[in-house]
Amino acid sequence: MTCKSSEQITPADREVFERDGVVCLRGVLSGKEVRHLRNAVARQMAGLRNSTTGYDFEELAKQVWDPDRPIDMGAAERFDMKALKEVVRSDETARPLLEEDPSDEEGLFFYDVAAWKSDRGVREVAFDSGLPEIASELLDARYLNFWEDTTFVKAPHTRQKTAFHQDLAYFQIEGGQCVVVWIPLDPATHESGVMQYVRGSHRWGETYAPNPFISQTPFRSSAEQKCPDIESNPEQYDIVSFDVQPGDVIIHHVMTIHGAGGNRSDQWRRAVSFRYCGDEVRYLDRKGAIPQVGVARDLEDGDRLFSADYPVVWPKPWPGLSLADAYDVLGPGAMVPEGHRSANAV
Ligand SMILES: O=C(O)CCC(=O)C(=O)O
Repeated sequence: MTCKSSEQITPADREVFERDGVVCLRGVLSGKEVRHLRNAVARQMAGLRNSTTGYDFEELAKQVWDPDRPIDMGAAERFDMKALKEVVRSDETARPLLEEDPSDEEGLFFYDVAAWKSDRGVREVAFDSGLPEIASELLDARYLNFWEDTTFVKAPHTRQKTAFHQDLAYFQIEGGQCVVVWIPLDPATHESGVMQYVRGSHRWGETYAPNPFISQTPFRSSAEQKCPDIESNPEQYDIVSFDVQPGDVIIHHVMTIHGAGGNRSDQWRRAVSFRYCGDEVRYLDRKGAIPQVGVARDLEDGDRLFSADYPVVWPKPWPGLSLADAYDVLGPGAMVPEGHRSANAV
């Protein structure tokens, strides 16, 4: 048994998270849970061509940086990529963020979101694994909403880095009581592009505009400032990374700046990240946040996240019962416990 529950989160883990804004926990997910996520990622990748939410950022970067190549994102519509190309190309400081790699293999930087809405296995891990309890412990949260899952896959010899960024302004939320759980589905090292975190940056007191991962240039619609150029001056920052195995998780605070290299190895680097929000978080239709897909948008600024879009996953409303089962039987509405539904603006 390698699973970890919050009883096994030590005071030292909590101290590290509070001090550094990131903590790596070993052996948290079971082999079955990792398999659920791998299966979901395989399904997302198989559907890339016709997906409205899936992207190959490696290919997109080529289209953005080459003035003669048109933007062609197939069916994907989450980001306005044509506008993105204009923004990036009008930024004199913008430059491709590519890893040196002697191989001439074609890379792939696959991105997709919200598998939990269609995939029972993802719901099982997001709702019923040890993660909600661990997240609530780290955040000292009275209850916890699941915000969304995102998939990030880098094929062997993908040169595209993930630009350093801070997550808060990507989301329609206000408040820092939120964590992002990065879940490797393959062994991941510096060479294969494991995440890198700027230690202590969650305490800088700054909010930075979201960028499109392939460039440091922020989206034009954002009100926040641009994230510092960590890539040019890594030695000026206290950057930490962890070699991880499937089952391990790296949890960072929503304000912690992070990024990743390309994948210079011969191995795949598949990962999924889950976002959990605590009771202090409020809904904010933030200018420049990345539009969520398939959400009811039934919340107003200042509301608690009580909506079928953001299931309450901790504490368990029916201890001993699987929330993924409840979702299947009772539907998304059941994920907001009785008594919470009318309590939004409290
Ligand atoms: O895996 C990556 O390259 C990026 C992940 C990330 O930025 C996140 O999970 O917030």
